[in-house]
Amino acid sequence: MERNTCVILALDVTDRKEAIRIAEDVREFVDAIKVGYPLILATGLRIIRELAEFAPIIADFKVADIPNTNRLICEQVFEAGADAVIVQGFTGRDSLDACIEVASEYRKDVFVVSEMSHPGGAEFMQPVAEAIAKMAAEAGAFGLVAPATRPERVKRIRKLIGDKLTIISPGVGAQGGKASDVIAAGADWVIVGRSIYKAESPKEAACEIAAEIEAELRGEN
Ligand code: O7M
Repeated sequence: MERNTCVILALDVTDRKEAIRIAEDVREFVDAIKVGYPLILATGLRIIRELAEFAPIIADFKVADIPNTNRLICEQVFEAGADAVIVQGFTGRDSLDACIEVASEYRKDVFVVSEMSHPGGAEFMQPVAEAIAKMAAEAGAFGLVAPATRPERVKRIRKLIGDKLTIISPGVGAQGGKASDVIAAGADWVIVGRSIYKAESPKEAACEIAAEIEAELRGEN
């Protein structure tokens, strides 16, 4: 995945035409589009290929099963045209290895959730987040998902993993996180949903977030 704007759109709409319209509108300001259960359950798996015309697609299934089931899920995801899959780390190393093996067969990427962005994410996941991050680095994942709502946690995780993994960070805007803060903390990309797809102009909203990040990276903030 190429890093240009450092913005990933979380396209959590449930209407096919709306999804395509928004993807087309924002394409120059996003590096990837994350699709998950809401859109795929509403429209079917083939939406992945339709949206792949506009940007690389990250399939957010938060895969969390035994190795064999994980393998079967990842095969379906990559056959459908996704460039990356998001998996949970708490199921353990063998489950993660199964996803990474399939991804490498398809030459695709795996992102591992280490800690979630909502308040409940601090309850059970935060205490094990650093162990999950270390495991993901050892297993050869491409990246981690870490919370934009807690930039200090992103900073801590970045320190722990160094440059071994990329970090994608949800929780900007609607959940209270600020794009420039989480990029300054060490994230490579922010994941933004409602602040873009619910905006009057998704294109302008995405452009503004990309500009804020660019200013941060140039040291202007
Ligand atoms: O910007 P939002 O809040 O409208 O959307 C955020 C998106 O990121 C939405 O698709 C969530 O499901 C997802 N997300 C989180 O908000 N928090 C997390 O901790 C993890 C994810 C995620 O993408 O997990 C892979």
